[in-house]
Amino acid sequence: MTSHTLHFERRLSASVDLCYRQAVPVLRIQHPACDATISQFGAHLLSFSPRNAEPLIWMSGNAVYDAKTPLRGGIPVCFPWFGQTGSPSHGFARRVMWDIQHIEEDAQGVTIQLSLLPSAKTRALWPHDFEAVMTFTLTQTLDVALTVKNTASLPFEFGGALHSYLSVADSEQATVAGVGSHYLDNFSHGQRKPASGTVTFEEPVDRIYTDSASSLTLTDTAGYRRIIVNNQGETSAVVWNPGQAASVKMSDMDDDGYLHFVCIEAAIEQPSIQLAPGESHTLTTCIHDEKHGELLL
Ligand code: TA6
Repeated sequence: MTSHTLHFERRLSASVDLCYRQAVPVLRIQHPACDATISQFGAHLLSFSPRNAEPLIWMSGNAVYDAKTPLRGGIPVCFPWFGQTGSPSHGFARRVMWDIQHIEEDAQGVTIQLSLLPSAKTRALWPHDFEAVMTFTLTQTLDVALTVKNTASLPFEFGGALHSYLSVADSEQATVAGVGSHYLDNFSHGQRKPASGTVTFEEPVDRIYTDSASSLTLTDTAGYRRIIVNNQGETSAVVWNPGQAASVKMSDMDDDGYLHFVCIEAAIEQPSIQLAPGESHTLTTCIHDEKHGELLL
């Protein structure tokens, strides 16, 4: 089990402190509406809890905070590609440090922007000029947006994902609805298969749903709650749970980790978004538990 102690560095605003967890700078948000933590390494949200409610996001107790290894759990940012469509897996965005661009807050919540510009490291992996901005809007609900701008003089194509690990009491009793009529099965070399309406997790699941609804519902039966995920700017929804055997094999995942999360990802599974010079594209995921969503409406 990794030490999770947050060492206070300095205050950035009324509700936001800069802290360190081992080698990783972490923004700690403590606001009347919610508590959250965001790593500057990877612009990676690590935790989010609406006030007086259960956490919505799961983080591995064995995540590695060496500011080199991608963090297991939370919301990894996959960019400029998804999965094995490039190397390293899921791109470089989750393996580099992002800069704090902007912090503002009011009675409803806190908005934090982190930015990433090209470096020798990114150009060696992907020879393009871009500006990537992650915007976290933290209220009783969680809104996360990746905006990519082409700052080069030639067009480029990219892919990626907001790879959310949603917290559940027991994944084997959980279901996901809204996934659409078919999926590409990562356990069968991407073979296209018909979907049966809701996803269940008695077996490991690694699927790309290419005609999913933009609103998906995770029913956490053992936790007596439903988590609503609204995606925009995506080309698919990826649903993943590794199951026990893979969970045990992953050194940065607790052996029973697979029981406590379901990934529902806003994804661009192929590098298919083409941006002309000056153009931008935004990928967004908005997450709330049904109770809190109703409170706000
Ligand atoms: O999003 C699902 C997936 O692509 C799975 O195939 C699995 O590899 C998972 O992501 C985790 O990937 P990672 O590179 O973080 O181990």
